[in-house]
Amino acid sequence: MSNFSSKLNIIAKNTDVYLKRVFSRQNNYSNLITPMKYGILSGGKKFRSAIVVNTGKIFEIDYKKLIIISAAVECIHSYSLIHDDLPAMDDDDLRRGKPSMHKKFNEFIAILAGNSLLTLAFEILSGNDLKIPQKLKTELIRTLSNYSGHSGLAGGQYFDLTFENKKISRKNIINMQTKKTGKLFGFCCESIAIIKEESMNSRNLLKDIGLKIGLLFQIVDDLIDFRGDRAIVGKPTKRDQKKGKATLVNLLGYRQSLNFAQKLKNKLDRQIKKYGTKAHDLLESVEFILNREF
Ligand code: GRG
Repeated sequence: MSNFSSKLNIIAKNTDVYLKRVFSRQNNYSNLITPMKYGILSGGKKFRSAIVVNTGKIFEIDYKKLIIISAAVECIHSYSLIHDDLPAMDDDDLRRGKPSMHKKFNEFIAILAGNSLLTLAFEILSGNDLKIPQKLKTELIRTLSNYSGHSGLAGGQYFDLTFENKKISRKNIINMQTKKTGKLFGFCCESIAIIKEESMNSRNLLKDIGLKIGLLFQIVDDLIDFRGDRAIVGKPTKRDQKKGKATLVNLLGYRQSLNFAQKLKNKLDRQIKKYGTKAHDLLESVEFILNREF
């Protein structure tokens, strides 16, 4: 296993340990806890957590705080995947090599468990475990709510679904993917500037790095869908073409999209290197995106 993969696994484990603690304190009589745990604890790379942790390293933020913020981000991410797999959206039966939530349980459970993970994110950020001033918590929550809703994840998903089987320009595809996938990564980096009370300029630079990381992640996801191995990816591949998804791969072809991704990565490298040696792990995270197989 590569050095980065083992570091990623440690971050994933630490995020899961914290999430298990959060679940152990929830109302045990709730029938939604089991599906919620299935949605967030049964696999997944926890790559967004790695972006929080590795951006936090640049600013020497306490690890425990980073894991709590990561846990909140992973709740939003898992909710989005659960809803994305529903028949009304992408209608996928497999996720992370296992039955997707509505196949394992049923549709209403998938909707409710997804909703509950969404709200759990804000419970985590507003709770007493996160030891930062109240005004910074409020800013974290305000930013994450904004990026999760109509101008972020949900808005991007709206475009993703309405763009199916239409000829969509490269600019509009990039805008859709920046919202759908980029905004949550934007938060991963920007959250560090928020808790460090950085200037607006520094905050925007970090947000921009996150948005680019998210866009790169999504383009590579589309490349994997085109070329990937079903057994490694953990879900059927070549689905985007069948569904008529608006992706760069479907618009420009594999080679040109790979070139685009490589150029985006080079831009990111230059931006991240400005933070010096403490940015080593964030640079490695970006390297991982382009080399990943799942
Ligand atoms: C807002 C109702 C509502 C739904 C949200 C935004 C959204 C719908 C769904 C996004 C789902 C999706 C396919 C996003 C693309 C991002 C992406 C590449 C997801 C896969 O992320 P990984 O590879 O997943 O990090 P793991 O399994 O490792 O957690």
